[in-house]
Amino acid sequence: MTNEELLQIIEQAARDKVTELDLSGKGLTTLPPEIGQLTNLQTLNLYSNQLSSLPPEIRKVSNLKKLDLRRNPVPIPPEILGPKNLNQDPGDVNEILDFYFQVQDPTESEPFYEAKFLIVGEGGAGKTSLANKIKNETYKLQPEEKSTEGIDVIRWHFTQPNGKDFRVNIWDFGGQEIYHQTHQFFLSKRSLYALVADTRKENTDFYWWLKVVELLSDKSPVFIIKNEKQDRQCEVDGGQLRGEFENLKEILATNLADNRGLPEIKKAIQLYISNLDHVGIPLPKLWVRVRAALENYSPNYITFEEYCTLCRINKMTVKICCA
Ligand SMILES: Nc1nc2c(ncn2[C@@H]2O[C@H](COP(=O)(O)OP(=O)(O)OP(=O)(O)O)[C@@H](O)[C@H]2O)c(=O)[nH]1
Ligand SMILES: [Mg+2]
Repeated sequence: MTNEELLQIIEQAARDKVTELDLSGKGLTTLPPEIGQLTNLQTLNLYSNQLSSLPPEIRKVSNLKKLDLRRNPVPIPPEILGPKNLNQDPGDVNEILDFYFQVQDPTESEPFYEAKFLIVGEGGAGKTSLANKIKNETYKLQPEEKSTEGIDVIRWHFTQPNGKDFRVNIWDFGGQEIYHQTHQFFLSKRSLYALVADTRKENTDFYWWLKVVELLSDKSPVFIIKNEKQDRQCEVDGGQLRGEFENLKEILATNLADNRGLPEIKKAIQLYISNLDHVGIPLPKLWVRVRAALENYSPNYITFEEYCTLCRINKMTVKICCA
């Protein structure tokens, strides 16, 4: 649809005082300021277009209750835009617009250089050793390393080619824990994964692990890391696995006892993690502030009311309780 045609539709809709306008799948690249004339509009469907920005005038559509911007290259996280399934309602209109306009002001936002790196695999495969070695190459392997209970989170920072710091949150899962259904909730989307396999034991069911990651991570990239303890090598059928799992990006080998292969692993992590979709998008500073406050919160649990208080102190409103 050309801009001319779009303007005509908007003007007609303004005259007719329409309450619902469907402009989905029209190849739109911009939305004209005239959209602000549609003061009666309650539903605006814009999904499946090429919109990467919104005019400030959209704020004038004061009766808007439903705004569907899914499947557009707008800098708004999918968690806010709404569920992928278009049969379900999009996200809250105020949250969508607040987010968008807050991050338009560079003084109110900052680019987010952070992601999760999740390490999974059988018990004793070397996940904790790998996590520690990534953070600190001189880490000495502990022959009596305790089996991880639950999940440990380790922070690792590196400097990106643009000079900016990148924070990796390494999630080290206890090998046995992943079988507990609840832990699978912690396998998140838009993250990087590593499946660590002990080549001596040959007890890794690659297919099962890759399937779990594929199902729960929404096609996040995954590496296989062969931990060749005492240089015991083993062949993984990379061709077949890659054919089956599109998100399997690298098969790397290491011997953590002498750090063989470790620099390559770190380089691959840096490359893939800094190219994840959400990396570098601006986030409201308010969010960053609340997150920092949460991290400094000493108990490891929090009630909803306490969370709301924390948000209020930081001037962030939470729907439902703090409005
Ligand atoms: N010789 C040798 N030992 C290793 C290597 N990698 C890990 N280990 C040892 O193997 C044991 C198990 O390693 P962990 O890193 O604790 O394994 P994990 O996967 O975290 O195990 P869970 O937490 O039980 O799931 C520890 O005693 C490590 O020191 C290696 O490359 N060479
Ligand atoms: Mg462990």
